[in-house]
Amino acid sequence: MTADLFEAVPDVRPSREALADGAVLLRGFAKPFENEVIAALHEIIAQAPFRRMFTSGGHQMSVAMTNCGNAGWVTDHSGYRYDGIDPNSGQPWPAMPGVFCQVAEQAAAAGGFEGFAPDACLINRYAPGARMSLHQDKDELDFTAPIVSVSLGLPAIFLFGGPKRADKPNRYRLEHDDVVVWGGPSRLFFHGVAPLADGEHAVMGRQRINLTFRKAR
Ligand code: MD6
Ligand code: FE
Repeated sequence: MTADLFEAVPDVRPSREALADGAVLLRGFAKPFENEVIAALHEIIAQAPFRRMFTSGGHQMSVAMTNCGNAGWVTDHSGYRYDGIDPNSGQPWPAMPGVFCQVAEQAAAAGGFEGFAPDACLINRYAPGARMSLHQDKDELDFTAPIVSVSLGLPAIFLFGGPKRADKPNRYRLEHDDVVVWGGPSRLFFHGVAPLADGEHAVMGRQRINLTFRKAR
C-alpha cells in the first residue's frame, strides 16, 4: 500500500537533447561505466595529481586539471598546447584506461560519430566557485573528430554559445553521468561553465569532475 512512497522519483528529462547541429546531450549515458571510470580516475590522479595551471597572461585558472592519454592539454607562460609529458613529473601522462576509451567511443557513436579514437583526455576538477570562461576548443589538429565530455559529481550550468564570442549562450544543467558529444558544424562554438554552486554529491563529494576526450593529433 505504501510501497510507492519508496519508489524513486522518475527522471522526466528526455535522455537525449540536441544543443546545436552536431552537439547532443546524452543524459545518464555514463551510468553503466561509472564505477570503473571512478576507480580508474583515482589511479590517474595518484600518478598525475590535479594542479591549477596558469594562462599565458599569468592568470591562475580556478579549475584544477590533469590528463591521461598520449597527449595532455597544458597551459603556461608560453601558451596552450598538447604535450606528451606531464610538466610536473617529467613523465608521460598516465595511459588512457580501457573504460575511458569505451565510454568515449560508445557515446560518440550514439552522437553520430562512429570510430572515435581519442588520444587525449583532459580531466577538470571544479571546486565550488570554480568556473570556465567562454572559449573554443581549437588546439586539436583534426576538427572532424568530435569531443566527448563526461560529467561527474555536482551539477554545473554549461554555457553553449555560437561561432562568435559575443553570441549569447544557452544554459544547460549537466549532472552526474551526463555526456555531451560535440562535433561537426558546432565543433568550434564558444562554450564555458558558470561558477559551480556549492553542494555535496553522494558519490563524488563537494566537487564536479569533467572528462573531455579529444583527438588532439
Ligand atoms: C566542462 N567542458 O564541462 C568543460 N569543451 O567542465 C568543455 O570545455 C568542453 O564539455 C568542449 C566540448 C565539450 C565540453
Ligand atoms: Fe571546452
